Amino acid sequence: MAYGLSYAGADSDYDSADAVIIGVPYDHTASFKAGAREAPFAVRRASYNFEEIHFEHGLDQPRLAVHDYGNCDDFVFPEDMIEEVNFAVQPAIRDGKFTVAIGGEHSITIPIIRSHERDGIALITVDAHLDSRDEYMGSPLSHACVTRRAADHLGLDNVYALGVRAAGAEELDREDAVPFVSSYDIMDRGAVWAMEKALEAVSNERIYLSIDIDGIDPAYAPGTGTPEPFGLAPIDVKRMIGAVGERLAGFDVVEVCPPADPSGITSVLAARLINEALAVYARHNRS
Ligand SMILES: [Mn+2]
Repeated sequence: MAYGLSYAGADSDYDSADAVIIGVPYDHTASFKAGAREAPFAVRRASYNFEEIHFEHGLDQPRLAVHDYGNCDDFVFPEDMIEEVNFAVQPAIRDGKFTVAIGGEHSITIPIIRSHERDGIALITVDAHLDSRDEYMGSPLSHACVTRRAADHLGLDNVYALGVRAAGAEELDREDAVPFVSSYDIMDRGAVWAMEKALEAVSNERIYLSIDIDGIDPAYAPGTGTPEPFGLAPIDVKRMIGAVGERLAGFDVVEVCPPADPSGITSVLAARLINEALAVYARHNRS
């Protein structure tokens, strides 16, 4: 892709890339405010805001060769979106590259998780919502079902949610409830404490970290489809990414909704979190 259209600094060809960025402009199961389909464009645009290095990682920090795949095609039915994301992401996973997906709504994480081997990864989400319903508004592939679909594939012992403050009684009052730490406990005990609890709880070593931007408080991230008060601070999520450290194996940022983000600040935060994940992955995988 050309300068200004691709993610800033993502100038590597596919074969020599350590990391691949994939946009998934999909929001057709959105239950409140739609518009996340515009996020891949807005987050790429926001990526030009930043310096090439983030000095807190060291002036001699290793850098990744990053390839920008572009966007998946947009489809209405989630089944079609899933096929398209599989097509985009499976080669990169097979080739051992670090994948970074820009949603779209949270349902885009489902095919990425399914593209990994059953014993390959654990999913840790940062999300206001537990998103563990069997189905929602008639679809088992809704953005409200992400952790349940991940548990189907990886096992309940390989799914964990952080920052939760919204869940239905039918999600909590069941034996196979998805384990989580609430945003309230994180505010009391710290982001690193929470991430370490999740890292200890899951069985698989490698971690796919999925950031639903609504995990962060709407004061910092207003541009999202289902904003939920009493959320995390951006620095909490930065510390969580650092705490995953060498176990980080895949990453996405979902549910940024540019039409609800008049100053663009939510897209800026999403791009900065992507940069953070790239920096942490580089520290452990490149010298
Ligand atoms: Mn959410």
